[in-house]
Formats: sequence, structure tokens, C-alpha cells
Amino acid sequence: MKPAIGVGMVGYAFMGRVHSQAWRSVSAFFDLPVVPSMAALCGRSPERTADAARELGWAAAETDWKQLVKRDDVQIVDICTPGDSHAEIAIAALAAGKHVLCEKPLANTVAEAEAMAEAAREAAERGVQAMVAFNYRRVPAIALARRLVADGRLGELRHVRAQYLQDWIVDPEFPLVWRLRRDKAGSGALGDIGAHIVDTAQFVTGQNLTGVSALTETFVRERPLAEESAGLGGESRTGEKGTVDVDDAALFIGRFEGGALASFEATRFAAGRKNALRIEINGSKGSLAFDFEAMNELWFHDHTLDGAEAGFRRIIVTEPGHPYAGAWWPPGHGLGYEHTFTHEVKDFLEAVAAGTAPSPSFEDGLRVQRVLAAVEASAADESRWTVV
Ligand code: 4PW
Repeated sequence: MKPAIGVGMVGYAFMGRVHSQAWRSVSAFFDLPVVPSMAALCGRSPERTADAARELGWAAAETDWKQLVKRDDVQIVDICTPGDSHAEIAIAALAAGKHVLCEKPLANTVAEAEAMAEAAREAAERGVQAMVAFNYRRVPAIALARRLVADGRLGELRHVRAQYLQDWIVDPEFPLVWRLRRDKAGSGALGDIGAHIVDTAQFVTGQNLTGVSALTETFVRERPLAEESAGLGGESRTGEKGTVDVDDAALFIGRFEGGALASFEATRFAAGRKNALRIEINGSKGSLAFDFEAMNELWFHDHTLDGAEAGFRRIIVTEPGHPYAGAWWPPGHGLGYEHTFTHEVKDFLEAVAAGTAPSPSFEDGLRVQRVLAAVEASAADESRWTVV
């Protein structure tokens, strides 16, 4: 019998549901040194939390996260709340000796993220681990892309082109859900989806951004108010209107440590694009391209081949030798969005069991937070805009 490790999760909306699916399924597909036991789910409403716990497979329900982090049957705290509560919960959980998995972006401000990274450093000395949930790192094709870059197959990196395109708020009558409120989410498209492409680009290249220059815009400045809990579906409206105080879109350019030039575009106004997290990288020896809307595919061009034969070829990333893929279905039987979270908790559990630092760390989350803050500062600085 493998030892069990108790998990307590805070939040049960979209992210809570997909994390629950990961905790439920991970042991069935991966041979892990520990088996997660879904000890307790925490939410504010007693009835709704109890219903969600039953539906999602949690043994108990709590209505106060401070109680959750004290429970003896909880060794891991999984934070699936909006960004405004990440710092408080994560720091308290780490202080209580619980390993922490925290949704992205790590926090709503650099100051909060710094405090979290500090708490994680201190906890690591006591053998307590912390990880930020940038799930797209665990798309097999993205992990393969990183491997190709690390193996030198792209040579010197020249260009990184990253986009995250969605369209769920094109309608001006779509309500002011928490992801569109600065007090809850910290920023708009920038923190919610821009954070993912910054992390993905830094992960795949193995390099950090050294600077950015940015442009942001809020296209729809007033929207119907929504109930606090409303998510991507815009479930409820209250009838009144409120001001949108975050960006609808963020565009920025940047430079990587190794000299590659980068462009980033994060928007929820790309009509027709549903969840198009895309990255293309061009190097001296080759290029690669990925689009989450075809998440089982990675395009690779080997520029060292004879020009007559070279060209982008499509790799179906479902072979046993590909990252994560071998644990699932026979080649060609693709994976979906939820698998990235199963891979995330698999890697996290392995690190916790081995007593090693999981990746991405809170330090990595802080690094992304600094990029987001730099984008906002650059966008606010109109003196850098050249009028034509
Ligand atoms: O993390 C992101 C979310 O906050 C997700 O990957 C997609 O965009 C789905 O919801 C938002």
C-alpha cells in the first residue's frame, strides 16, 4: 500500500472543478510514490460547498480556509480562488507546514508575490514545497518543444512570437465577472492569459525576459454587473452597470536574455478564437510552432536539412516517448485540456514525495508577476508613444 497524502482545496468553480478531476484521476494513470486523498473542499456557502464536495469527490466541506489549513488530514493546500486571496491563504498554509499548489497568476501585485516567494523559500528549508499552477507547461507538445530547444535543435533563438487569443467578452453585454475586476483579478487579459504566454515562452526557451514595451486597451468600459462568483460563462447579471477597470487586451514586445526578440498578444476580443494559446520560435537551426486549439500537435522545421526537403512537419505528440503521453492512450488518441492539470498534480506529488523543489516555483511565479507589472508600467507611460 502506498502512503496517502491529504489534499484540501479552496474554491470549486472552473479551476476547482478541473483540479478536482486531476486529483481524482492522477493515481489511475501514473504510478506515484504517494496517493492523494481528497480530504476537504473549502468554499464560502455551506450548502453550495457541500454540494460541490459531493459532486467533485471531496470527503468533507469547510467554509473557512483558516480551518482547512489547520486540518490534520490535509498535507497539501490547493488554492483555486481569484488572485486577491492567493497571498493570504498560501502564506498561512506554508506557515502551517502544508505544501501549496496555487493557481496563476501567483498574486495580484509584485509585493504580494514577493511575500509569497519569501514564504516559500523559508518553507522549503523545512521541507515544505510550493508550486504555481501554470498548467500549459504540462501540455505534452509544449514540454516536447522545451526539450527540442534544450537539445539545441533550434540553434540560437532569434524570435519568439506568443499569443493567447480568446473571444468570450466580445459582447458588450457580457457581465462584469470577477476576471474583469481589478480588485479580484489584479489585471485583465494581461494577468489571466498573458501570464500564461509569458510563462510558456520562458519555459520553452529556458530563458527570462529582460525588458518589455507595451500597449494595453479596454475596449468596453462599462458592463452589466454580475454576481461575485460568476465566471467565464457570465452566469448571472444584477441589472446595474459597472466600470471595467482592467485591460481587455495587452500587446507587448520584449527581449530574452539570449538576445531573441519577442512579441506577445493577450486578448479576449479575438472573435472566433476560443483558447488559442500559440507560440512560434525561430532559431538559427530551425523553428517550432504550437497552437492549443490543436494541442496534440507540434510543428517543427529543421533548417539544417537540404532546402528542397525542409519545411514544417507536424508531429502528433501522442507517442510513448513523448512527455506524459505514454501514461494515457495508444498513439494518436489525443489528450485534452484537463490532462494538463493531471500532469501538474503528478509532477507536484512526485516532488513533494521526493522532498525536491517543484517547478514552476513561487520564484518563477514572481518573475512572471514582474513582467506583468513592467507591461502595465510601460503601457501607462505615454511619453514613449511616438505620434505619426
Ligand atoms: O488560466 C486561464 C483562465 O483563467 C485558462 O487557461 C483559460 O483562460 C481558461 O480560463 C481562463
